[in-house]
This record gives sequence, structure tokens and C-alpha cells, in this order.
Amino acid sequence: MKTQVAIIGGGPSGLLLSQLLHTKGIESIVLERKTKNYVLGRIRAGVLERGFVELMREASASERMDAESYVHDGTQVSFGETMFRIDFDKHAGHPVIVYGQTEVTRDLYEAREKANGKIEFNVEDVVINDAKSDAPYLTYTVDGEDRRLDCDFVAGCDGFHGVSRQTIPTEVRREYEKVYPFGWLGILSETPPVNHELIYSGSERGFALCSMRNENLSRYYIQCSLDDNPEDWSDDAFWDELKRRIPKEAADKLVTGPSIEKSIAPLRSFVTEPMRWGNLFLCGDAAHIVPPTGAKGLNTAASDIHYLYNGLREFYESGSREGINAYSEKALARVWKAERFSWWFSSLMHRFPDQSEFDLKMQIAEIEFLRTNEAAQRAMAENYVGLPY
Ligand code: RFL
Ligand code: PHB
Repeated sequence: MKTQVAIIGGGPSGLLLSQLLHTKGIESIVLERKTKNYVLGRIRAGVLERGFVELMREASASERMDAESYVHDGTQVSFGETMFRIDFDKHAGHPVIVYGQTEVTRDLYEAREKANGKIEFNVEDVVINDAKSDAPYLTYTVDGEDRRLDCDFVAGCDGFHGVSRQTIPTEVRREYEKVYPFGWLGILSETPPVNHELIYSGSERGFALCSMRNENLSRYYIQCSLDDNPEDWSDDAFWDELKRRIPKEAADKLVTGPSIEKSIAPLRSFVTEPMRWGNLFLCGDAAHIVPPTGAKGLNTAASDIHYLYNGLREFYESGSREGINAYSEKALARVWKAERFSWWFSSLMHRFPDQSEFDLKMQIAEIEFLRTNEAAQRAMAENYVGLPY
């Protein structure tokens, strides 16, 4: 088989790139290790920046998102009983959108299917060959049968555990990592959200986040130990702990119910440099990870796709390699800013096992500064709604 752009990974990054390229008549084939239902079963991001929304529109995949998503002009931040609002509209001039990654992925699959886009599921043992040449190719197996895909470019959209990043030789690749000493235990429940905006809540017992998907679907997280298992947490234990970590006015309004999903995610900051090796381009979680506190993971994946899509489009339209040559540098410049914001917000809101009384006082003083200082609120709002591409 032959295509112009071979895309490894059928998560949001790979699907968005494939669909955007299609709108410009550029051919691609997506190779996904799992099944479509498996990919759609992952409950992940919930908050989308304006840049992401615009890309979905450009990809002609935004109809349902435009009709069903929720516009959030601000968010609540609390510590103990003190709760205050960061006004996105006032400080950054635009809102964020609440629309789940599951829905984004479903919409992109539908758009690819409607356009007869080619996606191969259950692919195994993908190997990227001759990435430094003008004729790279992938080998892989499906149902034990060997296959080969020739292409001009390879987009590595295969997440943190994929093969793409590992293909870049270790002498070329530099990795930067910070692993946080805790995780997030998340549940999804068919209950109305406790508040019409998200609540990021610090407390002496640890962090909690109240989020949502729609009027009758709530997403809550609490900071947990890395040794915890989701099965160790009954629904009642989860709700009790959540109530202890959010202000009383919110706890009193919380509607609880059975969880329909419960999982633990570790927190990590990670960046690999460069994001390009020859004609292989890394995008999204394949190249970088942020802790989820600033809602930047999927949104940073989207800015990568924006730079790569425009670079490829320019190449196929005019033969210029300027955009693809600048890809790694441009993407990384934005990635590092999102890393900084996610690291700052995570460090501010969580309890760390080795934290001293002094460290706790510093967190409280910084939250108090954020509560009372417009410049600090503006900095937070600008980062949260998304820095420009
Ligand atoms: P994905 O979603 O991991 O998709 C990669 C795909 O590649 C496939 N794959 C392979 N296919 C073929 N061959 C191989 N060798 C392969 N290896 C892997 C995988 O099966 C998979 O389908 O990466 P992508 O597309 O870059 O998307 C990134 C986002 O998924 C991620 O950044 C976000 O979910 C992060 N994130 C959030 N981001 C936000 O912007 N806002 C949020 O509110 C937000 N909340 C979150 C989050 C992530 C979380 N977890 C669980 C890590 C909340 C949580 C709890
Ligand atoms: C979510 O709704 O899953 C969510 C929202 C905001 C975050 C992280 C996750 O910062």
C-alpha cells in the first residue's frame, strides 16, 4: 500500500490530522493498535481551548460539538473554605469549551468514515523504516499477516507508549521528565454537576477537582496515592473524601450516585526533543505529557497538529519545506509554556508527601495572591484558555 502521510495512532491527534489533511485533498492512512470501541472507552480530557475548537471546525467535524458543548467563561479555585473565580472573559477575552475527549474522538471517527478515510485497527508490531530518507515505509501485522505501507511522511501520533518516539535514536533524542509522587483517582457518575463551572480545590487532605460532561454527567477527581487501586475505593469512600476536600458550600450541594467509571492516572511532566527526525514527526502524547491540572494535554496535541498540518499543506501545495522544517521548534516553543503552566498549577494545588509546614504556607500565600491580584488572575486566565498558536 502507498499513501502520502502514514499516521500511527488513531487517538485524537492522529484522527484530527488525518481529517484536516483530507480537507486539502492530502491522502493519509491511520494505523491503530486497538479497536475503535476501546479508543472510545477511554475517559480523558474534558476542557477544550479555542484553538482546538477552530481546528475541529476547519476539519468539518464540529457540528455536534458546536451544538452540544458548554461554554465556560471562568473557573472556581478554592483552598479550604476560601473560594474565588478566575474570570476568563474579563482577563483573557474568551472562554473554554467543555466537551469530552470521547465525544471529540467519536466525531472525528464519524467524519473519517463519512469521507471513506482509511483506518486500520488491531495493527501490531509497527516498525518505522528509513525515516531519514525520502521514501519511508512502515511494516506491521494485522491478524498475523505482514503488511507494508509506503509514504512521504510519518506522523507519530501513538501516545506515550507508542513506537514512534522510540524510533528516534537515543543519541538524537533528549528527554525531560518529572514524575509527581501521587495520582488522580477519577470517577464518572450520572449525577448533575455540583457547580456550573469547574472547581479546582486545594485542601490540607489533598487536591480535588469537580468537572463535568453535561447536565447529568459529572466527572470528579481526587489526588490519591500511587499505591492505591481503583477497586480499593468504594463509591461511598470516594464521595466522603471529595466532600472533605471541597468548600462546605459545594459539599452541601453535591449530588452523589453510583460511579460508571473509576480509574487512576499517574501525574507526569515529560518532553522529548526534537519532535522531528527526518520525515518522522511526533505529535501529542507521543512527544509530551503534562499533569492534567491545567487541562493542557489534548490541547497541546492540537497545537502540534496545527503546525504539522500547515507544514504538510504548504509542502503539497507549493513544494516548500519551510513549514515542516520549522515544525519541531514551533511546536516545542508552545509545548514548554503549557508544561510550565501545568507544573505551576499542579505544584500549587497538590499536597506533596515531603512538604514542610513552610511549603504549605507558601502554597496558601500564593493562592491568596491569586485571589487578590488581578495580574496573577490574568496570567492564569491567559494560560488556561490557551496561549496563541
Ligand atoms: P492518545 O490519546 O494516547 O492516542 C494514541 C493512540 O495511539 C495508539 N497506539 C498505537 N497505534 C499503533 N501502533 C502502536 N504501536 C501504537 N501505540 C499506541 C493508542 O492505542 C491510541 O489510540 O494520544 P493523542 O492522540 O496524542 O491524544 C492525547 C490526549 O489523549 C491526552 O493528552 C489527554 O487525554 C490528556 N488529558 C487532558 N487533556 C486536555 O487537554 N484537557 C483535559 O481536561 C485533560 N484531562 C487528560 C485529562 C488525561 C487523563 N489521563 C487519563 C491521562 C484527564 C485524564 C485523567
Ligand atoms: C476533566 O473533565 O476530565 C478534566 C477537566 C479539567 C482538568 C482535567 C480534567 O484540568
